[in-house]
Order: sequence, then structure tokens, then C-alpha cells
Amino acid sequence: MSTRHVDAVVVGAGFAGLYALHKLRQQGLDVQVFEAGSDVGGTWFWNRYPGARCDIQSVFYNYTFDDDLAREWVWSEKYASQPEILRYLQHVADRFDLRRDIALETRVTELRFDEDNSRWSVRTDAGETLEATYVVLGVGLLSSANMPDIPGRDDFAGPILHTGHWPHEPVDFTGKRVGIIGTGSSGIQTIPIVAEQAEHLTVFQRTPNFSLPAHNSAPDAEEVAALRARHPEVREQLRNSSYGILHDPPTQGALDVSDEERVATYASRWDDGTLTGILQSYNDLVRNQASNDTASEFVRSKIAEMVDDPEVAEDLVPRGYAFGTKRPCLDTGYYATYNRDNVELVSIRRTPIERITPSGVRTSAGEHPLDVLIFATGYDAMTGSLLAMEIFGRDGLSLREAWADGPSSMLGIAVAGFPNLFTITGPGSPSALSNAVISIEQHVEWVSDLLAHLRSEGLQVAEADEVAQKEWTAHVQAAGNATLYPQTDSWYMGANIPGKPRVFLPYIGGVGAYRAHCDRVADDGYPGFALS
Ligand code: N01
Repeated sequence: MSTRHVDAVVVGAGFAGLYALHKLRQQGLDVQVFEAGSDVGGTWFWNRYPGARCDIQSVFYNYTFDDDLAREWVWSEKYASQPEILRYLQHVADRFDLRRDIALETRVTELRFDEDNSRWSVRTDAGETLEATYVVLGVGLLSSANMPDIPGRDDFAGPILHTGHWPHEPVDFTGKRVGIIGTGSSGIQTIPIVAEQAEHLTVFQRTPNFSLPAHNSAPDAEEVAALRARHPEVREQLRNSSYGILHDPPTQGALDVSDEERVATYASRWDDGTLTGILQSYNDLVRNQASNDTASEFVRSKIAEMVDDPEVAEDLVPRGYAFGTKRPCLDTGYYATYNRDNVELVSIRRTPIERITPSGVRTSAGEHPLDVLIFATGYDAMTGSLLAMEIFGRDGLSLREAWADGPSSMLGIAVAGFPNLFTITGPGSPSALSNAVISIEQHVEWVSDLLAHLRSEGLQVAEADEVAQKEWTAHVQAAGNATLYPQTDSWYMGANIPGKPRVFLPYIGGVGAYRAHCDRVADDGYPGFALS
């Protein structure tokens, strides 16, 4: 039987994969999408844990490419919940008739470049092998779940859940003793909801996080209408901003203003309830420790105010790393949850987990009996989902080998030795330090333009150049090293995964500046890429 050939295979049907399919189809390409889930949605398909919602204002957390789509869709909350975001992505799939080219419940297991015909051989867990000229990887930054290998994990008698792979049927915690490990964004969103249901909730916290109040509410209808009315202009502003959201860029350093003015600014941003508001108050908060201390101290004092028991408050207050360098969280009632009688905080720095037993979790201070255990332990970020596939480029080189010392890429889009393979929001692009939807659109459009260019020139192959890739990767690291981020153990640094190389994974140059750079590369005929 002959092998089916398509122009492009797209892996993943979340924000990235759906738009890649739409865009490449518009060019007349024959596209096949593979998606492991049983529906479209990507991250928003899998992350069904209670309380899951976006923490970028919804009005900016949607596609901008289609004016009608942007004007018609109205979010019901300032920060939309997971079911609503999933409905949006399902709506996009239907509206643009995307589903007919998406194979659901099909995982790509291997990609192998055939140098003889310059095509990718794509193997799936459904047993299919097909050939593609181009491969676009929209597998998500935060989709390969981190399930720490805590001794005794398999002995636990009750259900073990991971926030990133939450069951589809509702989970009822009524009357249950629940334990949760992890206090990142997922844990901080889950904890207040589970606390309301469970008989008892034990939170096992390794590192306290900086979390800010979301002040979630119905969106301001007038503001939304005004933004939608001038959509094309808003789109340009988002695309040329620092983070892919609208804000006034800071012009002063934190120490350039009086203490009173600074605290008033932080307080007003705290009241606004946005993820980046405080961090964007001054232009040196992620670069200058003394400046950062002012913001860190402000947030610490707010946390302490919200928690009744001073000892619990002290355990919840983050210390020893700069605000912002571990991704901050946005919450609804997180700290007040610790004032409930049925909630207990266990600092596993002070009393480490020794093992999971059939009936609970044993720390150095004793046993915590549990019926259900939730892992909110995050992801092998940015590289995990790419390396979960076996990817072999020229000369049989595997991506895992190529990235043994950390990922290197040209613009976070392409990797030398892996021709015609494109990583949407890959390591080395703004990705995790931006509104991912805006970054996804930029990557998809840039790749689509590159393929159009190849075709118009009668060419078939685009490949990152080794030297240009080294320069870009060094630039990404230098930009990161000019900030406080590398001093903190975070998933930005790969530090949450034992044995993962410690490098700064995203590019911190800003969405707008990065876009301008990519546009220049395209305008100049793609220096840094070999086109053949
Ligand atoms: O994961 P995390 P997450 N033993 O890595 C702890 C996005 N997101 O799923 O900090 C004990 O942040 C770990 O402790 P430590 C967002 O970008 C967005 O919460 O490593 N504990 C930490 O407390 C976010 O940043 C939304 O010391 C262990 C927690 O588990 C990213 O996804 C919602 C452990 C993991 O926190 C990841 O968030 C949710 C171990 N062996 C997620 N291993 C929105 O709101 C890890 N931990 C849009």
C-alpha cells in the first residue's frame, strides 16, 4: 500500500494547531492535524480542574486574525473559565470548518526526516504512517505533565489526580479528606474550590508563590464594546506590545519615585487585578534586585494581611526569590482559604514528604490521612511535549540529542538539522512570557509566509542555519542573564524537572521587538535559514 502524502502535518489542535490549519489551508495546502485529545482545545481540553481559568484578561486572550470573529465573541467574565475557553475553541473549529482535517485521539509518536525525498515520515499511535513536506508542532508549552516520582506513589489506595489531566466527569470531594501537592497557578486556582467541598484539605507546599487577586467579575461592557469597535487598531497594539496585552509601558525605575508614590502605584495595580500590573509599574523590576524588593515586599505585606494565623501567614509569604521570576499567580480567595477550619498548610520544606502510603502522605512530622491526592505539580515546560515524540532530523540526529544541553533554535521556530519542521512558540521565543495567543498568531503567520515564499520561489526546504542558530540562542541567554530570572528555580529555567538542563527557556526581548526582528528576517530574504 502506498503511503499517504500531505503537504503539512500539524501536531496539536489547541490555539496553535487550529490556527496553523486555517492559515495553511488558506494557502491551498493539504493539511492533516493530529490531536491526542478526544476534542479540539489543547491545554483547555485537558485542564479541567476546578477553578481553571485564564489569567490574561479574556478580552485579549483570543484570536485577533479575523475581525468578525473578534467582534462577535463576547466573554462572560473578565477571566474566562476553562469551559468557556473550550467552547470558544470549539466554536472556532466549527466556524472555520476545521474539524474535517483533524484526527482526534491520535498521538504522533515519531517524526523522521527522509533526506532522499526531503519529506517527513510521520508515525501515529493509531498505526498510521504518512509523509509530509512540512511539519508544524503546536504541542503547547505546558502540556507534558510533571508527575514527581515520590516514593510509595503507586501504593496510594484512593484516586490520584493531576490538574493537567483532570477527569471529564465531575469529581465530588464532599466528605473526603483531600491532599494537594503543589502551589503554582494550578494549585492556587484549585485549592479554594476544593476547600469548599472537602471535609478536610491538606496543602503540601514546597515553595510559596506570589499570588495576586484576580478581582474577577463580569467584563465592563462599555470597555469591551469600545475595544471591539476599534479591533484592527487594538490588534496592532497587542502585536507590538511587550507582553501581548494592552498596557502603558513603564518609563521610570522603582527607585526613581518616592516611597509613598510607589506604594500607591502598587496598591492601585493590586486593586486592578491583573497578572502583569504590578510587574509593569516600573521598568527595572525584573532587572534590579533593590527595585524588585519594593514590589516583593508590597505583595508579601498584602499576603500577611489576609491570613489570620501569623504562623500560617509566615509559611505562605514567599522569600528568597524576586517577585515575577517564578511565574506569579492570579487567584480568587486563595489566601483567605487558609482561614478555614478544614484547611491545613504543610510546609514540606520544614517537614519533607517521606513517602506516600496507602492511606495518605507521611512527612517527617507524621502521617496525613487522605482519601484523594491531587498533584498540582506542573509541567516539563516548553520542551517536554516536543521531546515526548521521537524526532529524527538529518543523519538520524534526534532532537533529544540535539538539545541534550538545552534547546537551541533559530528564533524559537526552527532547529538546525530539522528541515521544514516548525515549533510554534518554541523555546527561544517570547511564548511563556507573553499572551500565548498573540505569540501563536505571530509564529503561525510567519511560518505561513515562509512557506508561501518557498513556493513562490520554486523551493522546497527551509532549514535553520547552525551559526545563526548559535547566535540567536546566545542572544536569548544573554537577554535572560540581564535579568533576575536565572537566579530563581522555576520552570522558566527548567529547574522543576530533575536532570533538565538549566537554561532560560523563553525569550525576554518582548513581543513587539521580537516580531519586528522576525519581520526583518523575512523582509531580508530569510538570512539565518538555508532555503533550497
Ligand atoms: O505548575 P507550577 P502549575 N514535590 O510548575 C510543586 C500556567 N498555568 O501547573 O515551586 C513537591 O507552576 C512546585 O513546587 P516548587 C502558568 O504559566 C496558567 O501550577 O517547584 N512539590 C509548585 O508549587 C503556570 O506558571 C494558568 O518548589 C512539587 C507546583 O508543584 C504554569 O502553567 C493556570 C514537586 C507546580 O507549580 C504551570 O502552573 C494553571 C515535588 N516533587 C497553569 N514538584 C492560568 O491561570 C513540583 N512541585 C492561565
